[in-house]
Amino acid sequence: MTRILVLNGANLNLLGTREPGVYGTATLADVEAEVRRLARSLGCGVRFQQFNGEGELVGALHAAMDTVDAVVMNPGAYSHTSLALRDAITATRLPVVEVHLSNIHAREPFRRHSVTAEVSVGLIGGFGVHSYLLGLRAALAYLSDHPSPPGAGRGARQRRRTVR
Ligand code: CA2
Repeated sequence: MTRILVLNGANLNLLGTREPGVYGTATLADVEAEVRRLARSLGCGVRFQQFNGEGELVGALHAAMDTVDAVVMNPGAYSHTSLALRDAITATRLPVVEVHLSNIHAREPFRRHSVTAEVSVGLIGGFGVHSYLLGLRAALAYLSDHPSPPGAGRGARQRRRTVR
């Protein structure tokens, strides 16, 4: 079974409790429920995590390296600043689909650049909870277009893509 990690960064635990005009009224638990419902219907497994600390997010990517096939990640504000998270994506060679609830390109100038999206396989933003659902579908489409070599373990997909 294909396994996807849905990883959430700083302040996303506050979703639905503040700034509904920007981020909507759904809580992170609501997002998780919708992601799990879609994953069940698509027949894939999901691990859903949220951390406020940059180091904890780096650790979650390290732990995911040999246990999941791809990551759907909303790094929160770390998208705009975290070279540590960017390096972790590169180092783990995990296919990461970056998702944002809001359209970061239509917001303040400091949100319009994502250092993590630059090393991700793609970016989806501006669709609220649907960004996560589209992100899950995008991760599965990416995996289907980049199959693992026969007999290879999880994580081998990206190694094959980048090691010559
Ligand atoms: O649009 C997104 O998904 C963001 O990743 C959300 C981040 C923001 O820093 C990014 O620029 C874009 C914010 C996470 C949630 O922060 C909250 C702040 C107040 C109330 C509720 C959530």
